[in-house]
Amino acid sequence: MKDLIFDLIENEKVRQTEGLELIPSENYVSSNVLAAMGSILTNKYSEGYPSFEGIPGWDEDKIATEVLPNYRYYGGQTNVDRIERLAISRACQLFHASHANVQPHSGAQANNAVYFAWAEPGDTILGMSLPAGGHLTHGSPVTESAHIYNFVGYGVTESGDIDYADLEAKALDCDPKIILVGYSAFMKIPDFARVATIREKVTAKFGHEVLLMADMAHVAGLIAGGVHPNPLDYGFDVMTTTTHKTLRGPRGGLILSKGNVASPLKKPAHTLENIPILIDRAVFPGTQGGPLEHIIAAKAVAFYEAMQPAFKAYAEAIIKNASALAAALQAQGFILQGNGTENHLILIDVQKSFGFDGKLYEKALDLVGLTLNANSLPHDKNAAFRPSGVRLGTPAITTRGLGFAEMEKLALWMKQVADLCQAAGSEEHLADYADAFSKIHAEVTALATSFPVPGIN
Ligand code: DSN
Repeated sequence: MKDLIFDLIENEKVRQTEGLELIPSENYVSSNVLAAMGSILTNKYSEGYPSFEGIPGWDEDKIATEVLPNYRYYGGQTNVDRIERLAISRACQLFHASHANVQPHSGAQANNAVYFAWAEPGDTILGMSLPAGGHLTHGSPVTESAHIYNFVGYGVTESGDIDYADLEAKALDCDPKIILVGYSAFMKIPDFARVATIREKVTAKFGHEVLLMADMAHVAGLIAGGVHPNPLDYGFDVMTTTTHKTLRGPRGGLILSKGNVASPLKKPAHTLENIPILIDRAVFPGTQGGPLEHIIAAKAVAFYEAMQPAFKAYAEAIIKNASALAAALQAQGFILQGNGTENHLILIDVQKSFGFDGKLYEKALDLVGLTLNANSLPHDKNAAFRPSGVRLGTPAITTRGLGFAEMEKLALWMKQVADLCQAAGSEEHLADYADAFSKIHAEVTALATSFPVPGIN
């Protein structure tokens, strides 16, 4: 009997090929990343860690052939140790870190492990509030971590930048153990050095070490490509990220840190200098069991790809496309949060632009093969499930090779769809305009299929 799952995978290939992916946190991986993910490494248990001796810095041939004692709880580790050591070494080189934990299954797991490594239950963590553009795992009341720690949120200014005065005032008031810079809907470049200065003031006032943490899930690929500052170069102790957004790797998490690297078997003193070891212990056995070595291998492949000169050109093109798309949308009458973008991400105030909400617009764009997501805006009066905005970005379409000319076309189609939404007025009436949607869909498909998706023949 044929398993229907494979039919559905084929259907999804068609959707990905014939549509254009504008969700800013999605991307298309290479054939090599796919091959590593789908490999027999999934058969192997490897709880614990490989040796960290000589990484970063050893040449790859040496890492791929050395046999070293490890910190594992299973036998048969020769190959996975080498694979994980290569992944760690590449991640450290790419992000200027002293250590990398490549085992987190996701960005949320990575963040939770860092909190667990440094904070005690009830301690305060200061991060960007969710309505301002922060992420669920930065203290949304619906998350587990919000039940463990006391999250305090800072906001953004009218122009969409971090409200550094608010951040500093709250930091000096709430005695945070962790100051966190990170977001999933923010279009500016953070001033990491300024936040590092605020950390110094907090340490001086309260007399204890404060962890500086950056969640760079959205922009890790831009950092790797050298077109976005790296928080680890500006005094941050820890950077978490997912590996599947701008970084274009497999779905997963990663924790980079600065400090001492040593055996995770012995509990070290609770100091910032020891944060890499504390994090290793917090990932395994603290918050996870067996690592996914097939995913770790795919992360290593993605890091290798991100170290190549072509990736720098890719990162530059993501930002150029985002600027061009933002300008083309504004020319079509779209009102953008923050008046544009400095990174890969654009947030449209659909309600203010056209008088209907982001959910209606998301559904209508789905009808023409343009995929993005409804998203809350700062101070949004609408409910989270029917927010006022939509969020889109250029990482995936840039992977396919779309450029300036296509950004103009995208903005035009998006305006045409907005006009149809205005005419329809509600989701129930979108079907009244089926012919008009079909016409745009055919144009989108014609363009999309002329830009192949990597990994799909
Ligand atoms: N869900 C991701 C995003 O879309 O931004 C963040 O985890």
